[in-house]
Amino acid sequence: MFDTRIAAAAALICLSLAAQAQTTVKDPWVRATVAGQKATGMFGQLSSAAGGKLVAASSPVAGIVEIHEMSMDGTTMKMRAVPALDLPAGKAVDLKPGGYHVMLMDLKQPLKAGETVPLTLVVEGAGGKRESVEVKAVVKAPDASHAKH
Ligand SMILES: [Cu+2]
Repeated sequence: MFDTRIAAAAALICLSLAAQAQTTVKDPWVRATVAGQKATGMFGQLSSAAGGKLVAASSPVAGIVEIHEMSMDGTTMKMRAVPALDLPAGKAVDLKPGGYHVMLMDLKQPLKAGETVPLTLVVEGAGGKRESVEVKAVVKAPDASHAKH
């Protein structure tokens, strides 16, 4: 039987592939978690050829995925959700600890170093055209040099 929903989905995938892979993610990684930890961050370097903004993200390992910004509020590090992250045309934007990150919350399982986490990033380009970027992020243990401080 012909399923129109599958056909529509396939057509959408073809369209989005045809609409040039504008955005790339270099060295995507996710911070490993320990048992009981329900949240972590995904980092990497985003580049959009034509420019756009990261407006949403999702992952099968997390119930909630948000775009976050970390900044100093007086003497404390504060994290807040932002509606979108600007990606200037041709300019790499770093997602890194202490700055912007994709926040994975309501984790369904612990994430161990060496595993791979699939994510879908949604980037909105000029004219509101949306592009889905599939990312395979490597899980890495927290930086040992940070633990020493
Ligand atoms: Cu966060």
